[in-house]
Amino acid sequence: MMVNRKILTLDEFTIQQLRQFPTATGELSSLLRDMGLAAKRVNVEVNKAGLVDILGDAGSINIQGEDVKKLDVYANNQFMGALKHGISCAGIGSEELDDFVIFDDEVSNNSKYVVLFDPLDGSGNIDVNISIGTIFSVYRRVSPKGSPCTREDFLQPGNRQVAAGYIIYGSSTMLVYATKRGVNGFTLDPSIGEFCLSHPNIQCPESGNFYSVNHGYFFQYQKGVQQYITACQKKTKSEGGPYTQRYIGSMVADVHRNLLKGGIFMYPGTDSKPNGKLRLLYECNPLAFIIEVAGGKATNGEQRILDIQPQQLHQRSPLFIGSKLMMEELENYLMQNK
Ligand code: AHM
Ligand code: MG
Repeated sequence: MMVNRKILTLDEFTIQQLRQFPTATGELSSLLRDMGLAAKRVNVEVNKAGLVDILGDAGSINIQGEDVKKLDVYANNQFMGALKHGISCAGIGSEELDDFVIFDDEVSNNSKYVVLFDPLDGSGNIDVNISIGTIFSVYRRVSPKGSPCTREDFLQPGNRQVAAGYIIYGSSTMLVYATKRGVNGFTLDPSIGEFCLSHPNIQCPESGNFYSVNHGYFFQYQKGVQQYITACQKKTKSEGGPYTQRYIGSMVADVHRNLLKGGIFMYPGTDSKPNGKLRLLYECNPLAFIIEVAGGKATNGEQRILDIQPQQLHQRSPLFIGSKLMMEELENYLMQNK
């Protein structure tokens, strides 16, 4: 049988990357394989989400007689489990859990990385069959190997990320990840159960005509944000306008579209929530890293997201992220209204 060399699986791709670094240990490839494995398991359950009601009681009670866990808890357990049983991760922080988890066994204490993740972002969309995602961030631990990882390993600024990625459970399921060397996207081929390289070397267009923001809070946004949104609506034809507003309520999906097509996503602070809704460590940092590697920008309105020194695991931050030129125009409006 002829082997189709045009298809490169996630594992093959990461190993190929490794060959360019003779000193690399393969731990990152192994970690990405763990993430991919958990993603495939979660994907199966996400695909069945609409069947939960008709499967009835038998489908909702497990053999121990417990209620079947919610999908976001299931996803959390899958990612945490895959990383715990792998060889590369010393501990995790998750949006689902109050505190970080130190794995503390002989293999994990010698592992190089810690991972922070949001196991199922946009989970409010599960019930209505709209795309949801997983977001993750990988840091090299700062604590010495040979002992359990520590709090400091998790509270590193985003500019220390070694890799970051997301999985989008959409019309196709995709895994997109970035290292400093580039952003690459892999689409799950369900017939063989492999993520296959489909979007090599993703570059975010310098500009675009999508803007994603919750208009419902318009009057709670600061002046500069309101003015920028209005400017998007007033763009003339020659400026590529009027821009198209697209807001799914799953940030992964909105940012993914803008990454590929060009656009801007905003979750600003509001009167009642000055720091917005999104979490710095699980949502803002990984997406900011990916977008920057792809040529875009991400800020909290005042400073680069990746330069924020986190104080707490679950801290929130306003987020403005997207195509470079659109971000610069937004920044002008924010400056003028300081
Ligand atoms: P979640 O982590 O609870 O799912 O919340 C994050 C999601 C983002 O994916 C999305 O962009 C945002 O919340 C939508 O929030 P809102 O309904 O306030 O616009
Ligand atoms: Mg989330």
